[in-house]
Amino acid sequence: MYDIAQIRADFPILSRQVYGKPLVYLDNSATTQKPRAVVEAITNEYYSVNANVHRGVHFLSQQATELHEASRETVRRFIHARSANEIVFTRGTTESINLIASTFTEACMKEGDEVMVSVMEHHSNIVPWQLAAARKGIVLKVIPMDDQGVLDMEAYRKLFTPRTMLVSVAHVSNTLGTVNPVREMVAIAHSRGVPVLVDGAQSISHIPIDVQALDADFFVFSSHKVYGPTGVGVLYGKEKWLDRLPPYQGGGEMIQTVSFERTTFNELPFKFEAGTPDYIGTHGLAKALDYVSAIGMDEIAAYERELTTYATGRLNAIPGIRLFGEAPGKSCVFSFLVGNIHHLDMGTLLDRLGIAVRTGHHCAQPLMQRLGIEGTVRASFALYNTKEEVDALAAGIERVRRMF
Ligand code: C6P
Repeated sequence: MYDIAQIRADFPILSRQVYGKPLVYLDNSATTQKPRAVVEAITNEYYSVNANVHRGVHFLSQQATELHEASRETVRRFIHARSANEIVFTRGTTESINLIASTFTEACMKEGDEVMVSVMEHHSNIVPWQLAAARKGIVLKVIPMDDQGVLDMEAYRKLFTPRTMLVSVAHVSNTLGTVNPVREMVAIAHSRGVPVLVDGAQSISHIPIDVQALDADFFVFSSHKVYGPTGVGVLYGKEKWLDRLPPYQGGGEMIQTVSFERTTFNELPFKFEAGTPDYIGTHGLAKALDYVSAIGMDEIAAYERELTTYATGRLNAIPGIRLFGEAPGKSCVFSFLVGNIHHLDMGTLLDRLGIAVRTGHHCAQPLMQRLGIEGTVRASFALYNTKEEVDALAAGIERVRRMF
């Protein structure tokens, strides 16, 4: 039984008003709201446990370390990794991708080698590779898509060359909602001996994740997209890969011994965790994962599928609407334009009705170029949104349309 009233009550912000209207929060792909359990866990840790981790012999430090490492175990369980050594805490998806872009290109690539990304990537999965490309002379290959927003798998197969060293692809597009066939993409890449990084920023809160079933070599996500605090993220990497890669940053915790002549590095995952980690944030993330696990990721996915079907029908009925991203089985993200109303005008006027959406290029400018547009309005749903909120969005769009 999916208790939507209880779920909404768990998120205090959802009952606030903006401009005297009930908040309809539909910007969940940008960041999700936080349940009381997460905020309270963070407060409680600051009030009663706070101490630096992995450094002190004193009681508080030990307790904080236990919470931090228990959080790593919670993440491991949530994404079904084999070992907690494969869970590296970072600041977010962006840092996780930068870590791999920097260390993988350093250890495993030379001039002329190729990295493959898709046309629907977020800038976070494009620019780190471009920076590496500039440093090392690496070539970026781009997987195209069709007009529905489905990746062209034939073209994908043909893009492999003996110089392909890595595929880095979004699990779910933040703009189109396309759920890419990452398991199949991994199998194809592996048949050519090529590892795959899956950007899970937009799948982690919507789809049950099993990194071993996906057979992904790397899987990355941000805590704040899955009801956890900002400033924390995860890099999952198969141990065989993380072992091969050099450290990303130098500092405390990532070392075993340091002298001015020679430094040796810590074991996994600490080799990649220089400096004091956001141990309060990792505890908050674990509480968020406990929260969604208690509801059930399968139940959340089923509820959101229903919401997606309903929203697709309601939005398609609006005269003059153009929806971008119509892949079968898409996630609950709707990018659209109505007539020739500018996306910024639509977003601003919806905001006045209490409806929070995102407008613009959604950090996916190459995708906008592929679609031949400057930007869209994007409504993105989460586990606490309702059909009534879909109705409010549809009514809001209608109202703006009539104004124009
Ligand atoms: N997309 C959006 O509104 P960070 O900022 O590191 O937490 O996540 C970056 C990122 C990487 N990949 C994908 C697919 C993403 O969607 C995002 C973040 C937000 O769509 C903010 S730009």
